[in-house]
Amino acid sequence: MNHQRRLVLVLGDQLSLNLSSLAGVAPKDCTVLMAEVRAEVAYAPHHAKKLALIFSAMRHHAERLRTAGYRVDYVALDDAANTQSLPGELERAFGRLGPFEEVVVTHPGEWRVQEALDALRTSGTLPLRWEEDDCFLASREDFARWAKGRKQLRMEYFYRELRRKTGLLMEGDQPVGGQWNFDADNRQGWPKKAADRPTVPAPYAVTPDATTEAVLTLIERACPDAFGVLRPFSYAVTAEDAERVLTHFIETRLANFGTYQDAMAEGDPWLFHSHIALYLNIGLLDPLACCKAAETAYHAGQAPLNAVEGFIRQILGWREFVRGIYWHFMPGYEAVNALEATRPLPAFYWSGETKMACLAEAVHSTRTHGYAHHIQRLMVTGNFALLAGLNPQEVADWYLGVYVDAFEWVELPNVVGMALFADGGQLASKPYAASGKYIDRMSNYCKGCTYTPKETLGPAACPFNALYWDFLERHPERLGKNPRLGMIYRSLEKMAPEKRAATRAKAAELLDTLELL
Ligand code: FAD
Ligand code: DLZ
Ligand code: SF4
Repeated sequence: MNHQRRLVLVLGDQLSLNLSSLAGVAPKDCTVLMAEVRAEVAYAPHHAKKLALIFSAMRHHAERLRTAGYRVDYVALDDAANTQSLPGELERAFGRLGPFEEVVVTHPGEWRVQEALDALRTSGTLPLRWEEDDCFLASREDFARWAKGRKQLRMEYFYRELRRKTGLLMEGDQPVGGQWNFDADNRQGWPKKAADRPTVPAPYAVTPDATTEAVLTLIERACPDAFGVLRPFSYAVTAEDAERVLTHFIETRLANFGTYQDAMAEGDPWLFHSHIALYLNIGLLDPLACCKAAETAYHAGQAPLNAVEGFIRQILGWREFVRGIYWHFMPGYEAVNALEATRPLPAFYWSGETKMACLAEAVHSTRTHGYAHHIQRLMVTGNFALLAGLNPQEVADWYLGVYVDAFEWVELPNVVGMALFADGGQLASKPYAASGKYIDRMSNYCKGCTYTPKETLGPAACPFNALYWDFLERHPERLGKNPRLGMIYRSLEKMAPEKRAATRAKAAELLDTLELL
């Protein structure tokens, strides 16, 4: 058999030895192409750490593939002949490394990349064949089958299907503990008094090796304007180190994961979160293995059920569900704007220069680490964008660039569906809108803020408060009949007319001066 029977393009988020495009052929019969290209750097305003993570993990994975017996052709960003696009590099490799009988690619995570590569197939330029991405627990077809005929697509029901399918936290056909969901136990805020706070372990840090150092230097030279802080860089870039991050989480954080899942703490974005999304999303960790590790910790008495179920639900439930939603509604989902929000993204999303302590904190962590935890993304930056009516496409572009774990299949449903309700309720049953009171309850941010969550009017009033009521006022047709918002609309109706008018006037003033907040 010809050494070069199959050409496989391995993308920067497909860094697994179990990739479907590598299956069914001996390594010696397979040439793997990996390419660092400008087009992938430039499609979003990428954080410098995200670029470093992807390139260093790609370079380490290329070595791992070579060790496993594959011939790997690796095109670096600064290679002179690099065409700087994935289709360009695939076509060039086919001509220069062949002959090949076939080109095989595992389905990319993003519609954009799939379209660009599929054009090579439909035009007859390359004998390209797609393989299903089986690094997920449910295939796109599984989701389509589940979604067919349903009036509403809700995560909870999809999650239960996957619990049954995988047997995770199941006793026969019943959920362990007699309940599917322990979310009600997972809503504790960050204690206001330091003495009441649990000790948070330091996040697992990896010292960069020579390969990572070379990538950091490349990013500094080739992408000097990339958003965010590049050094120090301490993320894992190999499957072995990602595994260590997971183990560290299970041993030191999982037990408190549930209780403090929604809490926000000044100066600490890591809290009891796992910090593994970036590794799951590029193939360094396997989702089922992560869930099983947590389940084992539960059975060994190392973590309570609310923590373990909560963690498993994020991966088995939310992660799989949002991926299903993405492919179900693409193309088109990238352009939704059900609430007709048009305001541009304020500059403080990039600079962090705002008097709103919660926002400054979330952006600071985002700039420094390319990370903010879920509630910061949803209830601070996302909630503000929702209440202020920021344009969903601008907001989505920001999220896609600034987080090290961001890929469109997971970012877009979370932004336009969960945070902004721009899909009109295809993903969530109601908008996650909240006033400053919620942020105050869950965090210790407000104490150090210029504004106070206790006021709605006046110069010191928390901007979230008037914007919250005004958001409801602006969308009576879309939201007024939503049964989950009935109580809050009734409170609005009961508000004294003068207060209601003053709140609207305050919101108008805030919206006119967003950049100054
Ligand atoms: P943990 O809190 O420890 O959760 C464990 C794991 O569960 C995560 O690693 C992740 O794989 C999964 N998970 C949790 N929540 C979600 C969710 N809502 N959707 C999908 N998976 C989830 N996640 C991304 O992976 N990439 C994104 O680009 C992304 N963008 C987001 C944008 C917004 C507006 C919001 C509200 C959420 C977004 N999320 C995204 C989901 C979630 O915030 C991150 O997965 C999480 O913060 C990553 O940190 P962690 O690994 O410490 O997660
Ligand atoms: C995110 C990213 C970046 C920044 N660069 C590359 C790259 O140079 N080469 C590559 O193969 N992949 C890269 N990626 C990941 C791709 O954008 C990812 O494969 C698509 O988002 C599809 O999910
Ligand atoms: Fe954020 Fe308002 Fe609290 Fe300030 S007072 S930290 S703006 S919620």
